[in-house]
Amino acid sequence: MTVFPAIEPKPARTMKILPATALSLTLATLCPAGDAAATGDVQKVVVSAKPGGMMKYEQAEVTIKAGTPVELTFSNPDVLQHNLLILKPGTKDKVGALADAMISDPEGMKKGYVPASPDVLHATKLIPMGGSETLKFTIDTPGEYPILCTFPGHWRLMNAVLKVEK
Ligand SMILES: [Cu+2]
Repeated sequence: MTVFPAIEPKPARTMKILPATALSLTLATLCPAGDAAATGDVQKVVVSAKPGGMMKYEQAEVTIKAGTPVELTFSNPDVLQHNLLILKPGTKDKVGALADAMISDPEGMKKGYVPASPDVLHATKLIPMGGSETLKFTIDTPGEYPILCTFPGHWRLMNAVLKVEK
C-alpha cells in the first residue's frame, strides 16, 4: 500500500465533517488526475488488452513522471486471459523466457504466470474477459520499464513500454 502525502485539512467552512474515506472519495471524484493539491498528485494511466485474441496491448507506451504516485489500471476486454507486469529496464527477454518456461510448471496457472524474479517490479493477477486491476506504485528512477503479459507465448507480441521521465 502506497502512502500518499497527507491532504492538508481545509478550514471547516469548505467541508462538513465527513468520515475520512468519504472525504478522499469525494476529492478523487471531483478533482481530475494532475490536480496536485487535492489528489496528492496521483497519475492515473490506463493500459488495455486489444480485443479479438490479438495478444497485444492497445497502448505501445505510456509515460509517467518519476517520483510521483501512479495508479495504473489494466483492463481486459479480450476473450483470452492476460496479465500486466512492470519490469526493471532491460529485462524483457529474460523475464519473457521465464514466462514461457512456466507453461511446464504445474503451478503456473495458480501463480498467474508471474515468474519469481527480482526483475518483476509489479504484477497483476491473470485478468479474465471484462476484468481489470489497478496497480499502485511510485518509480523514482527515470528510464524505460518494459510492460509485459507473461501468459506463456504472449510476451513477444504483448508488450509495451512504461516511460518514466524526470
Ligand atoms: Cu496476454
